[in-house]
Amino acid sequence: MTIKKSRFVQSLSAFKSFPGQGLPEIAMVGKSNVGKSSLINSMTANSKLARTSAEPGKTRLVNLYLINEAFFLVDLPGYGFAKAPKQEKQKWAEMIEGYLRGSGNLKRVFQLVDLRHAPTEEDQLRVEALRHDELPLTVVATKADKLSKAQRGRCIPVICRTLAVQPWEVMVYSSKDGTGKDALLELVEAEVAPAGENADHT
Ligand SMILES: Nc1nc2c(ncn2[C@@H]2O[C@H](COP(=O)(O)OP(=O)(O)OP(=O)(O)O)[C@@H](O)[C@H]2O)c(=O)[nH]1
Ligand SMILES: [Mg+2]
Repeated sequence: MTIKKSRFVQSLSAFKSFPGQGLPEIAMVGKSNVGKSSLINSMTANSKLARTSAEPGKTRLVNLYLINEAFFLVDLPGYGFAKAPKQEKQKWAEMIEGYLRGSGNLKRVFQLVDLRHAPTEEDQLRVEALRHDELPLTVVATKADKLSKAQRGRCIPVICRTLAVQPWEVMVYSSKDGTGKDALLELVEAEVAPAGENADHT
């Protein structure tokens, strides 16, 4: 799929009624600084769309981006940012949980982890919660550009084991060099196509 149009629509601080017009949504979940906002910019080839930072704790609201006037990419605050004030962390956790549980149009969650590091206990809990809520999930292992091909191969089993996911549920990605972008866009296309469009017509 080609993303031709992308624009910021709204920030939500608490989940009440989602103004999504019934369009499909795909959300980014993961630790602070793992690269959620960068992933949105990379997928849309719009480097100014979502605000990113080398410092963790940049995204503090639920941010909705309308893509091709057809679906939303949803950027969420991160978790696991040890230095953030406790109250703030609590607020972010409520926002993440409230959004994931409250959105009726969520087609898939991209659970981001840093390819270089074993997932944390919080990552494990997140994945368990997504499974429990029966939300389709894909693990996106980010910052692949920081590792060689051989190193990448060694990291995937660690991620699979720690998160109890299968290798085909994990996609390797780099927002820097575009690794994995085509594959992820294909996945997005399959999720957001209007009902029937992917049907086998033979
Ligand atoms: N090398 C490399 N750096 C990346 C990649 N993705 C993100 N980064 C860098 O990682 C840092 C954090 O990126 P963000 O996209 O702001 O991370 P986030 O998950 O949105 O963080 P919060 O909003 O704080 O939760 C920035 O300095 C990015 O440039 C990647 O694929 N490769
Ligand atoms: Mg962010």
